[in-house]
Amino acid sequence: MYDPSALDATRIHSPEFITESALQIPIYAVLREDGSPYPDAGDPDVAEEVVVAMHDAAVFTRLLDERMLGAQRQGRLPFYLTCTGEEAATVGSAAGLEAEDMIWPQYREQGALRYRGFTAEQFMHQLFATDMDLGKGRQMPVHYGSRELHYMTVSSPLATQIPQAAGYAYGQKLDGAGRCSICYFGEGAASEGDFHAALNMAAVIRCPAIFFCRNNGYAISTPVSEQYAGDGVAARGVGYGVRSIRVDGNDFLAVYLATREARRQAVSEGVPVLIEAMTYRLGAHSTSDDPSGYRSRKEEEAWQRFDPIARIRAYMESRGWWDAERDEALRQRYRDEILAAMKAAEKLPKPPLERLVEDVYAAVPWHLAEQLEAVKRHVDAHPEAYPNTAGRAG
Ligand SMILES: Cc1ncc(C[n+]2csc(CCOP(=O)(O)OP(=O)(O)O)c2C)c(N)n1
Ligand SMILES: [Mg+2]
Repeated sequence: MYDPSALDATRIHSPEFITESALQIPIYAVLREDGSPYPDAGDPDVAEEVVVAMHDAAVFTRLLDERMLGAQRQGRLPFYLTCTGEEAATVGSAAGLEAEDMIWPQYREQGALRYRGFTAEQFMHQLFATDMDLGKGRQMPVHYGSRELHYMTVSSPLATQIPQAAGYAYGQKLDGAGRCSICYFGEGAASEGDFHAALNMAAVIRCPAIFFCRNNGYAISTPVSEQYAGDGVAARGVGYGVRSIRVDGNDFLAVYLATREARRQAVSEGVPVLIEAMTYRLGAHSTSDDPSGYRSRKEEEAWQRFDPIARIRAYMESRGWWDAERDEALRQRYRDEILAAMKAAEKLPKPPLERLVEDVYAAVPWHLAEQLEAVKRHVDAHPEAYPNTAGRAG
């Protein structure tokens, strides 16, 4: 740490400003677009099992997203949010952690959850709010959480997870069990005050937290050119005294190796690290959004070339770890599994309506009891709109 208030701080004698472009952080990349390693990257130090497992989770996630987008369009699901194009960023980073490190998601990290082992059935219980949903069916789709998999429940208000992750990571350090936290957020969320408070706090009190920014070019319809004027998000880490790196977010190996190294430093030195993964949101923000109103087909097509899954597949094939036959078999298995899990979840009972008002107060207060009765009368009046819902007005 350099203390600018120190009496012996360096002095200059003409008014020279550091320019806003002084810091231009390069991008760490291992694989080229065609899946071959950059010569300077050497022989990538990533085991075959890890590469195959990352690809597996990414393929599942891509297929899940495609099917659920379709389900929303068919009116079977009220809302969905894909992570298409960003699988390397979330799966690759999850693979660089230990299974008991805590994950603090934003909402587009289903790939990390899948890497940890969340099943097709568990995804469907949450999406279709069945009686078996770990979140008791109270949340809108994609708000996953799993205590068993150390995956904190998604919360809609942007950036709340960032200071929470810093505080939790501090607790992990005090525990002394050698664990850390990874906190995901978009470049849009990095404009919230919470981001700045979290980074400063984490740097000052030295929290083993990996702040992982998915810079996917957009915050809904706002492109990065209208979000910030500096050198992206990684440069902000430097300002707070947090060691920072920018990686090619569509390169599984670069993301994995950067996160593995960030984890090593975070845990062994007890410090925060910032990773900015440069990627592109190939899909819409959510099923409530239509990107044709604010970006061109041409731009989207240009990014298709950088598809992370195609890139890692080409790498796997070049090493003899994968082939077209295995690829098709995997895809068919996951398509079948996802479809079967969806059909089963659609038929399962919804949680009892009483669950809506439980778990906050020791006894249900009168105003919530009144509201519950009103909900029951409403459900009674429109049973066709609430299939599988038990709990009629009593
Ligand atoms: C505090 C708050 N403000 C606004 C919103 C509405 N909102 C939801 S997602 C989003 C964009 C976030 O963009 P980014 O962080 O880049 O993540 P991305 O969607 O690109 O993955 C906004 C503005 C919100 N959920 N919470
Ligand atoms: Mg974004």
